[in-house]
Amino acid sequence: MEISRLDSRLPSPMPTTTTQSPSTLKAVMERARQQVDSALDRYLPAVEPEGQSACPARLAEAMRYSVQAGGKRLRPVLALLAAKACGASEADAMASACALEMVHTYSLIHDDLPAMDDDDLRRGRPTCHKAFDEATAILAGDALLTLAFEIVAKDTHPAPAAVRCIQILAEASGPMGMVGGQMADLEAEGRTDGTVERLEAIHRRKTGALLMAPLCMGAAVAQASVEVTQGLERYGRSIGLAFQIIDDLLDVQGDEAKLGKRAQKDSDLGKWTYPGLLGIQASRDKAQALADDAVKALAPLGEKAAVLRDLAWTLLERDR
Ligand code: GRG
Repeated sequence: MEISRLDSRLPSPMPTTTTQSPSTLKAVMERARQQVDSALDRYLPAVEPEGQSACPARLAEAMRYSVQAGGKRLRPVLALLAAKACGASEADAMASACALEMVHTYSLIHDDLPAMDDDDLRRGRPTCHKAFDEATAILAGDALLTLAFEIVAKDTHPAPAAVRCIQILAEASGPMGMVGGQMADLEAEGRTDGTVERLEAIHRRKTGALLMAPLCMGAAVAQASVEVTQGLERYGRSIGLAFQIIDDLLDVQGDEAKLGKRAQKDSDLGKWTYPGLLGIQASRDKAQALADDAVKALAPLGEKAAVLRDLAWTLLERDR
């Protein structure tokens, strides 16, 4: 993840008392990202001439096109870090990690469709429906969503951990989670009765739920204690909302080339946002307070959570 200041005009966002050098954190994240990319490559259907594969080549191509477009891999990396902090191996959590990225990518493909945000650019390239066509984009999203559950069921051991991970992923991505949040977000568009509480309720479901899920899945894979699981859940809830606040700020102030997507989109669509409702500095302060809360929640893990702690602070400074 590229680390740089969000906007040099703003005051320094926080006292960065990370225990590891930024280069160490960057190296840990980069290594995890590469492991996830290799595993995703193995899990995604191959693009083979018609007739030789059970998956039609065009569908496999569209799935790969969107997944392998260079996202930050934040959700899978969080799952691996959480599992590791709880004493499990990265291998144990890899199916969950890849499933989270598949569900996330499906949500981006569908979010970009003309019926939703109607976007031309995602992860720095034409959106799936622009590069292929609408029907293929819908099916690529559907296929990623279902493949996600298949790989968690198949490759998570022991069975109780697999069942728990499936439940967490379903709750986070379904009607009470991301899909419900997306519906509420669409319904709020253009309405003038926005409040911070209503916005938070949308963001906690639309973006926050799928950012909390990796922490819970990492803990489930490791069969962690209730205390540790609850700490990771609170960490995930806090960084999930902080992440969305920064996303809102980037939409106002970010660099379109770095973001790899259209900026100023939220105001064009009449969406409620934190900077719109709270102002820029108060939004940054809120994100900072949430990151601090996330770090406090890691107490039961002690030094085993050092990377997660540093990551929480680093998320405040992301520029893409
Ligand atoms: C269509 C069911 C359905 C849901 C869509 C998450 C979502 C719901 C839409 C995405 C809209 C959006 C841009 C939300 C802001 C936060 C967010 C999810 C940003 C994208 O996530 P990153 O920054 O993306 O982790 P990369 O490309 O790095 O993976």
